[in-house]
Amino acid sequence: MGDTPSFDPSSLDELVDINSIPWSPLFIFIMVVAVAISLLVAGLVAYSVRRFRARPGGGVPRQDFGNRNLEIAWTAAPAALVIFVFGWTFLTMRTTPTPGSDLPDGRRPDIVAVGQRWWWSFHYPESGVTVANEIHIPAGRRVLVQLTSDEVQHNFWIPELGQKMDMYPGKTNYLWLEAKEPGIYHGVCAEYCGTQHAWMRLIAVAQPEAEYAAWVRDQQTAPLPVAEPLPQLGRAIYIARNCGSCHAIATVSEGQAGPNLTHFGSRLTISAGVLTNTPENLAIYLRNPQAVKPGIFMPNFRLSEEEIAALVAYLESLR
Ligand code: HEC
Ligand SMILES: [Cu+2]
Repeated sequence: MGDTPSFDPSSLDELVDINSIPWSPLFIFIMVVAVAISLLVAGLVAYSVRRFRARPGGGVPRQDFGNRNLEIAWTAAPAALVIFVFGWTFLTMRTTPTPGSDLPDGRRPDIVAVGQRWWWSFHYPESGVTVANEIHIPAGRRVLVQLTSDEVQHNFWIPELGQKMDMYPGKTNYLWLEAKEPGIYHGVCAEYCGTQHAWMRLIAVAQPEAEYAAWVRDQQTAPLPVAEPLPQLGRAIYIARNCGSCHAIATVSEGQAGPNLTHFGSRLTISAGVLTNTPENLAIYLRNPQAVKPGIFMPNFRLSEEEIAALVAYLESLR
């Protein structure tokens, strides 16, 4: 198959970047017409108010019972305009490429994001890294994100880094993210997806290239087993309580129903932004997750204080 064209990285520049699409002529047309009509109407109102205002002794104005030609005109003209705009919109929608609809062969997404109720899972196909609720990206470089959803519709939105994009079960959308500067950027789910929709937040940490590469290497390595007894005990409780049926921790468990916890200790927040990630807050969360974020798919295990302390020590050691 020697004639298969090889992947040309410069073709990436031709990918659609919504942020750089010039204003469409359709948008400009609709805006100009709408502004013109508003000005005309407002102008005529102002003129009539002045010209035909009641004056002392003016009596009853002349009564006008309609004008067929005028009525036909003001029905037909707007109808024609609306039909014209409809046709033009239809054509524009058919011919405007969606981001990602024309990915060149060989271009893979940098991040595969899946909306969950009510958290996010992220996979980096290139490096094999899987994380939850918090992504790291290189600053100053565009990152291609593939978006899908597990069960219901979500919407991925980090306002400072790119546009909003729906996440549908069974359908794939794409989105470019770009952080010009290193920093921490906050995102939300922007499509109502059930009880805890409002607590479906995410964080993007944009880092300089070298720092980002170091983060990727960290994520690729399973955290070192800790020698101290308390985290050790926590690990045993994690296994005994079968937390791993829903959670993945590299070399320990492979559950998929909940967030990957392999490097949980290095995350900034707990449960998609509902609490800052501190040992105190994690204890509050584990004491009764349903009290912190009601309705989530993590049950209350009625853990004893000893179990909680050990689990907190273990989970926070996963850096
Ligand atoms: C039935 C599945 C299930 C089991 C079993 C389960 N969890 Fe969870 N867990 C979840 C889900 C789902 C979430 C995400 C909740 C949300 O934010 O919507 C979660 C969230 C978490 C988080 C926050 C993760 C993050 O990324 O912020 C921690 C920590 C956690 N669970 C620890 C545990 C521990 C410890 C156990 C065992 C005692 C356990 N889980 C058992 C489903 C489960
Ligand atoms: Cu959502």
